[in-house]
Amino acid sequence: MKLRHTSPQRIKKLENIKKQRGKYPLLAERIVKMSDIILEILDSRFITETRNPEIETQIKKENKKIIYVCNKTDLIDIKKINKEGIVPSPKVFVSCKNRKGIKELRNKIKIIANKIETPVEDSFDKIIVGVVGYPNSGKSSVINLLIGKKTAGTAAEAGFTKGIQKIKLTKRINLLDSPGIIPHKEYSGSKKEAISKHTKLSARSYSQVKNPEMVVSDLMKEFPSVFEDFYKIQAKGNSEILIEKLGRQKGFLKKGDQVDEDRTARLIIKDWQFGKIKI
Ligand SMILES: Nc1nc2c(ncn2[C@@H]2O[C@H](COP(=O)(O)OP(=O)(O)OP(=O)(O)O)[C@@H](O)[C@H]2O)c(=O)[nH]1
Ligand SMILES: [Mg+2]
Repeated sequence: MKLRHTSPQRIKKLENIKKQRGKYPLLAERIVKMSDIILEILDSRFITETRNPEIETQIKKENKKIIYVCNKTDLIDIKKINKEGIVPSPKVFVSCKNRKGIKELRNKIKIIANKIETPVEDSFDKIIVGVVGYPNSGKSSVINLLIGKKTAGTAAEAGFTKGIQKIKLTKRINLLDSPGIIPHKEYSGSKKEAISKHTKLSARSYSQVKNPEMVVSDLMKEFPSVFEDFYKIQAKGNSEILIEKLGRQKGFLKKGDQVDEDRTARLIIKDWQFGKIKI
């Protein structure tokens, strides 16, 4: 972590945050406090589900500026994105994969930053832009494209960014990369439902999910025909049939010529989470 040009109080703050690994909702609160502008990175396929009402309420309460960044537009049929509704302004639609929308986002940040007279860290006159969002939504990827080089680490599996990283965007603007944050209330809801949702949103890795077959079944219910079309397998919308046929095709077999359902379901989730399957 680069801490040059940083006040002693700030160093302490960052160290405290590092100790809080695992308590990400608390960490989110701190990031909002430290920032002048917050980029909330959303998944364009699941804009409402990836919004974090808790963080948004805090941002409003503390009178901070927010920009909604709807990422991964390459994974959804452009006609299916409701660019007007769902998410309020200011918002930008981007695709890190196709490098789309980044210039517009950079400009929006600069325009809003220029209107801020007294930044939180006023002794250095630096504007802090905190980047928050669900695990795997593309926070680090957005930062890398904004600054034009790979400084923030990215990975296909969720939970990659563990601490806070401060990265210079311009002379006057610093970005803060942060670990993915799942709203508090989603820890307390039905466990099964939450696991399925988090896996769908790629916040829980295909390699870690306990019941991958259930997740595939939920995914196929929500996106009828998408998976059958992708694998070119007819399964009448039934996940068990898809898993059976795909497993056999891939040669994922256990003793007694049985299809290894767990392994096959994980492959499907992996393809989904790695952005191979478009909706
Ligand atoms: N298809 C597609 N994939 C993207 C896009 N942006 C990011 N990704 C991929 O999504 C995965 C997660 O990206 P990261 O930038 O590491 O996401 P993050 O939000 O920082 O993740 P954590 O630090 O784990 O919370 C990586 O495999 C990226 O390549 C995009 O616009 N389109
Ligand atoms: Mg990250």
